[in-house]
Amino acid sequence: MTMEGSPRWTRRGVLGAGAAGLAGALAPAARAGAAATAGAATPPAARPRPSAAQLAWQRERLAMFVHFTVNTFTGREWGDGSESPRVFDPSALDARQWARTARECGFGSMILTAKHHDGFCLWPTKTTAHSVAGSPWRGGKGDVVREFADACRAEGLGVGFYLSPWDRNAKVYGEGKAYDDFYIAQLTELLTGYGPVVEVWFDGANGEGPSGKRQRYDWPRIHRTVRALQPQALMFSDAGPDLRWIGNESGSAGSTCWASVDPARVPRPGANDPWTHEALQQGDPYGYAWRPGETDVSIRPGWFWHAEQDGQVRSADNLLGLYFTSVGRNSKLLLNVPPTRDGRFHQRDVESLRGFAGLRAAMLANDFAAGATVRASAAQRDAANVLVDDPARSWTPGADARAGWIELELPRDAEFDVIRLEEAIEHGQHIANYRVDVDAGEGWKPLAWGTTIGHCKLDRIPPTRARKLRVAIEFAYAAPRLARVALHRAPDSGWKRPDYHGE
Ligand code: FUL
Repeated sequence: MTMEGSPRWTRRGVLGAGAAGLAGALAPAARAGAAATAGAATPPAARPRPSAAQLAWQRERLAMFVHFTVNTFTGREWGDGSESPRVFDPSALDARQWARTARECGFGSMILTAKHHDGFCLWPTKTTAHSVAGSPWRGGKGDVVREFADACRAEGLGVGFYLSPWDRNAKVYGEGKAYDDFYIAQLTELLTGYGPVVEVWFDGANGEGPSGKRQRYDWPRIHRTVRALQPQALMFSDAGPDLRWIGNESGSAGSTCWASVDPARVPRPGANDPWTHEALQQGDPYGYAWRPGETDVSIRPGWFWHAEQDGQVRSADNLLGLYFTSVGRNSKLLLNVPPTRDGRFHQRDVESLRGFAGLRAAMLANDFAAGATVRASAAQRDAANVLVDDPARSWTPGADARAGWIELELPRDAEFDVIRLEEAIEHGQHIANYRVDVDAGEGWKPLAWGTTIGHCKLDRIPPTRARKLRVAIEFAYAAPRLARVALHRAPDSGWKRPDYHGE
């Protein structure tokens, strides 16, 4: 593979000066909120809550990214736009194999790179000749986007598209409205021709086009287009508006991770201020916009398939580590699996994915808290709700409470090394810190502590044998509401540091 002098092709490499664009581009609701809170001395009274689509998005936990384009055939990570469409010729493209693998391994949706930075379109677009229509694949009559969308639907998966704003092939790139028109036309084809879409992914990487110019995107117009054509689709970028980038491509959400943000801290994709990283990783407890973080990472060193990386596919154990640092930190994992030149997932990737699903199933199969007797600091009648997997059932110590505790007496002594806590986020995310104590027969002793919980918090702790356990919410910004307390044993690979990502 040609790595062109960079150890890893990440968006931060080309951001800086070039990432013009989203200033003033917040969604109308966000703009109104910004005006209302600018200079305000007190935080807004109403804390944000997820929309139904955002809630469903987060509950899905796992989505699969599919990076596929001319790069798969040239060995590059970033094509420069000069590639001939004739290089694109997968010999046995099978989108059903991608979707089947995703579904069997517990993923709920897939996002395809309909166009990457090189500008090559995986569908026969009317906007440019730089597409599958100019390739030898299926005699120039093929449509990868169609096969992808059909396969997702056949397997019951949500359909998502990545359409790179940066286009290194389009002649009009960098020409202002002319490129916006071109980009909106492409977006319109994707959002009108292939059925319902759950997510549209706007990449923050933005360099120069063929003319040497950089584009200043008309983000408000782009956002309006998506809202008009697919109102339920969630839009992802560094700056949302619906979902935010988590700030790195290595698979780690912040150990403190709020779903709420203050949009002013990351006003446009590619913003690179001193506070940007922290704002993306951690969110903001006072933020008025609900914009949960998505953790995108690849199963291989590159985003695209390269033969020489076949031996560097993340192991199942490594993927479980990613699960802890993304899903287990109130984020969603968007795991990239790149098809090979055959147009299929490589057997090694499939094996790791199956192993990953097996490890998760083994971990979740036993909940040692099941059947516990539960006591609570208040609202005792609801306390046992934390033992059931029903997001509609939860426990709160009361509307005015900002702290509280819940105590579990297990049916028998148990050894566990994973504590799973879930906040009932449909009511918002409020818990700012918690502590877990255990009593193994010698009185209460501290075992673990943490800051945010959110949709799901997974704490890895040294194997601990105990019968009594107490979760104390020490501070919440509004009534804390716990949906779940569960205790598991990680599969027999031994205890790992909380940030373990494999060797
Ligand atoms: C980055 C891009 O530059 C990479 O190629 C990849 O698509 C990744 C998901 O986003 O910004």
